[in-house]
Amino acid sequence: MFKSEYLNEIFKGVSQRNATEPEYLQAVEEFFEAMDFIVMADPKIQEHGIMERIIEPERTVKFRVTWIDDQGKIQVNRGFRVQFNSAIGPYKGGIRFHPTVNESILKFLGFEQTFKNALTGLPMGGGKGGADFDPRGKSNGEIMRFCQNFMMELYRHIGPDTDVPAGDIGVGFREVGYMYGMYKKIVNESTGVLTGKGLSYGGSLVRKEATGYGLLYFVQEMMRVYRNEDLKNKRIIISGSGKVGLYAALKARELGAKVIGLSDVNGCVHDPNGIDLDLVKELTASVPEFSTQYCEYRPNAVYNPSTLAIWDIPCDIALPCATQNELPIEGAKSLVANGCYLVCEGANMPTTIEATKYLQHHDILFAPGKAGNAGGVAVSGLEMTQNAMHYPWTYAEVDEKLAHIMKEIFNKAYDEARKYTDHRNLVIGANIAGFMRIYQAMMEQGVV
Ligand code: NDP
Ligand code: 2IT
Repeated sequence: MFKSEYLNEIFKGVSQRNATEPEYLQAVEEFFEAMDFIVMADPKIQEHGIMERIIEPERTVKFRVTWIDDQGKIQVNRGFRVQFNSAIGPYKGGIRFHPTVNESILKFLGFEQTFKNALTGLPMGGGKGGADFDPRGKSNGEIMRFCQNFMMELYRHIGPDTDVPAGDIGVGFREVGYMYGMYKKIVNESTGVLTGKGLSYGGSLVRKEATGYGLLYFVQEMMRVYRNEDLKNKRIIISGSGKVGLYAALKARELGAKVIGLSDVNGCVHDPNGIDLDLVKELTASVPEFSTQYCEYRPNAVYNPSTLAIWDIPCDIALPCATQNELPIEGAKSLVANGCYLVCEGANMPTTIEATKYLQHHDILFAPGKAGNAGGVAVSGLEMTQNAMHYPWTYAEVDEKLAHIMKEIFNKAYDEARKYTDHRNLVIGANIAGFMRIYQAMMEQGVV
């Protein structure tokens, strides 16, 4: 499967040991495809067991979370923290609350996070955590009690210089606030132990917008370098209208593009006049989903109850911003057939391997999530810096740093892609660029 026998051997072993973890194996496979360009030319990688070490989490904690619902019934969920790699800094990465959360998903996310964080240039290792708790339909009190009980165990594994969690699917300002409050009560310290905090107690300006804005800064750079164009009047479709999707859409609009398709878990909306994002914000403020109601207010738009129908909307640029494996081969074929020429991942691993290959073979410009969506964790890193300095930066200062970091990530991925293969292959480029930094740190720190 890989040209390198060393990689084939390891992949066989990792597949046997983790046979029930498809998402994790998918992430390792994508990474190894990039490593195939470098391992044979550098025997030190094999001599020092770098691949064997880098694909194994340094530590995984798995714990019971017990809480009481509004009916007085005792509920039990499963909580996790995967501390993947600390070669370049404390473990860093989000917390996901979603019923599908399991060890495979958190291992793939922690693995991706490790290279993403390295790409930002900031001193952050990789980690991810979460629980199979479903926040949908829960009262505010239930969410608070769950977050508090989750932190009652997690607190002993984290710290501002050990492991710094943040948000992800199902975890935003509210959940981070409840977790932070409990951490502070137990440990009796006000530190930057979580990022994505509220602005009144140490959060950073631009953090809430950072992933979506960063994604558009990255897309802008792809358009400029590969097509010598800007985003004016470009037709964009975005899957997911959560923290990432919504702010990606708002930045796209600000840059002159037209967001004509947007989805949530209940389906997708096609509005050829451009989705009214202020209306979406208004609708999502009262209920989580906007898609089922949007057309009542904008009768020219079309609603489709299938989330996959988003990929059938003719567009110039597609930004998958919802969840893993949401863009399958059928979606990729539809995008190509309808003239789309750029796909940039806002979510983590939203495109299946088959779909990614199809897009690349049809000359679609494609960027992986570990590069395109790194803006969120980059501003988390800036939040850690501000917390450590006890001094906040202005909105303009953080936004400027974010734009600069995204441009640098593009340059690093582009340079490595050009060096090892085709200058358009940002999947290979981003994986190699992220890896090189961790590799060097692991070599210098000995076998640990
Ligand atoms: P949110 O929980 O804020 O939003 C997720 C959104 O996706 C919601 O709109 C949800 O709909 C929607 N959704 C879920 N499943 C589907 C589906 N199958 N089709 C269409 N829409 C769907 O999460 P985030 O925005 O924070 O995260 C989205 C992705 O981005 C994840 O992959 C995450 O790992 C990644 N990411 C997040 C970062 C961050 O800083 N938050 C940083 C980098 C990456 P509904 O509202 O109806 O449930
Ligand atoms: O996937 C991600 O990069 C995030 N969910 C953000 C992580 C962070 O620590 O800000």
